[in-house]
Amino acid sequence: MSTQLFSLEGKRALITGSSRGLGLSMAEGMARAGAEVIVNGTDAARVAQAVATLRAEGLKAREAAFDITDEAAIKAAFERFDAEGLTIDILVNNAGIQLRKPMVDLATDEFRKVIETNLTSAFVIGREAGRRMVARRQGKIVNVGSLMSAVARATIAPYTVAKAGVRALTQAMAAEWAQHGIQANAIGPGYMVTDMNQALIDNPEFNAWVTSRTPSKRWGKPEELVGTVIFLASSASDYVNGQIIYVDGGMLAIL
Ligand code: GCO
Repeated sequence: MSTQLFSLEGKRALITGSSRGLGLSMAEGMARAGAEVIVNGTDAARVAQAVATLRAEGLKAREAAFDITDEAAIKAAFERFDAEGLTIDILVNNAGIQLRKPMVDLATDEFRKVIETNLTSAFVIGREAGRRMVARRQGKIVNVGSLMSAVARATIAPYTVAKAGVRALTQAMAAEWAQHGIQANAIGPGYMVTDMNQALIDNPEFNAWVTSRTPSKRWGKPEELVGTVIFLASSASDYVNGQIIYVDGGMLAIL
């Protein structure tokens, strides 16, 4: 049956930054598709709350609270997964931060922090998961990019550089790991209704720009990423590699 193509039954997915926002929406959607989801965030209480909510809905979920910018914490988390026999079949590198400031005012450490959080962490976690996926000769990696994986907007340079890097990292993963039965792809959310974007939504001028500039004439809903992430996490995408799929209401398709 074609619907089996999109099933995540029997699969375990680690979604970074999934105690809220887009990450939690993707985790819930993947769990509804059958996956056991591992919820990650730096706030253990928020991770526990997210897992409790998913479990209350009858979904398979477990906690993994660790800081995705702390390499030792990442390695320890994967060693725990190994010790508990928890195979990571699917990795969604979602965690990230935003910093809106003109470059002329930006401190180097501010730039560095965004790169570390949004890009370097995806490499480090990707490497830890990739080592294990290569050994098993199977795995799915979905890196969360952005419209800024393709274009730039003024005042978010570090985020733009990081998200362009996420797209390139995805291609690098495909270049090295596709031969080992791993599919590494990316999803590029458009302007979605999230906590990170609330300041933009509340800004009448920015809100008007997004709704006029987007062919769909509206902001995206977090749950509107679920279909694409299930596609990229399931056997439906076994011959798709190194690609980025923009879920942006058509914004990147037009001038
Ligand atoms: C911004 C926004 C964007 C969106 C998203 C678009 O300041 O322009 O935060 O970066 O969050 O990344 O794809």
